[in-house]
Amino acid sequence: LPSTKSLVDGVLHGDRRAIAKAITVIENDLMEAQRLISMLYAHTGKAHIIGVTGPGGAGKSTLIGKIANELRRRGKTLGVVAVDPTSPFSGGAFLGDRIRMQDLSTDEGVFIRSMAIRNNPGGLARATKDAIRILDASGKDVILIETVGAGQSEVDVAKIAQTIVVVLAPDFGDEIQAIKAGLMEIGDIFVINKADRQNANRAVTAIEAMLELSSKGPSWKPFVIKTMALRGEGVLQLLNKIKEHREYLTEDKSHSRQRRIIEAELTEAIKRKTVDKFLESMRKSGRLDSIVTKILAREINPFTAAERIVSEQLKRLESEGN
Ligand SMILES: Nc1nc2c(ncn2[C@@H]2O[C@H](COP(=O)(O)OP(=O)(O)O)[C@@H](O)[C@H]2O)c(=O)[nH]1
Ligand SMILES: [Mg+2]
Repeated sequence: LPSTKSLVDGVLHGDRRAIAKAITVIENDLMEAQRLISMLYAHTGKAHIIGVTGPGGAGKSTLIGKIANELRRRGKTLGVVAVDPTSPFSGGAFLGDRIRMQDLSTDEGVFIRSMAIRNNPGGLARATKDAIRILDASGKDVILIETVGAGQSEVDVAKIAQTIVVVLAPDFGDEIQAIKAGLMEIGDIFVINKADRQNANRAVTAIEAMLELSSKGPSWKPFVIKTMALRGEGVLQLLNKIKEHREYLTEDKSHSRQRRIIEAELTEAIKRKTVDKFLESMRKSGRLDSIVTKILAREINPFTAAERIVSEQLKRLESEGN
């Protein structure tokens, strides 16, 4: 398709309008998304992808704003992808935040996009991953992803990041939510934001104790940092830690983190493809319909039926392979 080709060229040249259009395409059209990402994939893998996750209200957006400003001062180009309906990047927050974000949104070196649940066939996580790829291929040095660490899909998105920063406000509610959402396991760097609050030190100690308990071996040791995002305090220290983590990843010649991310993606893609093809063939042959009839008559239950179908199909595949 010639239009896809020119879109790809635009993205590769870092053209803002092409990037925006490409993300809209991957949000709305699953088939076209695959085509686009296939063409861009060889150009990805250069950006440092940083996931910023944590409960709503912890200060993720504020912190991202400060990180972005500092990275711009250092001449880095960046992309920000927010998967949070209340994010000021999506215009969802109060006016104060929106105004502060404005110097970023008019900056040519920054591309900000918020992802919405609507218009996303194949899921928000899939669309977000593709948006990150587009920004990566467009040559952005750093990509920041903001997700609310509350549900499984958000944790899933965070897993695509090379460096995961978990942001918490110093209160028990946030700590409990972090544990429940599985954030303790995925964080590389933990930020206790709102350090201007008096229980910040207690929160740091609590998180450090939890990390100590789950510490697993000699690799990267998660680190806890206090910040006051509103005043920009602690941001430089956080950026140093992020850089340190990046260096740690670069030094790992076995690329274990990257391999894990790619393997997870590949398995996911195989699952999707297998299920699609499998069901399509069952529908075409009328097999699906005949089983529905049997279940309807209570001759068999859906679970036993599914088990039988899968083993039947596997046998067929094996005999085809021989
Ligand atoms: N006291 C205090 N408030 C902060 C700090 N950082 C952010 N906030 C405020 O916390 C609220 C939530 O911030 P936001 O960045 O939108 O949080 P998010 O939901 O995690 O993205 C906003 O009212 C911020 O102004 C901080 O360091 N101290
Ligand atoms: Mg936010």
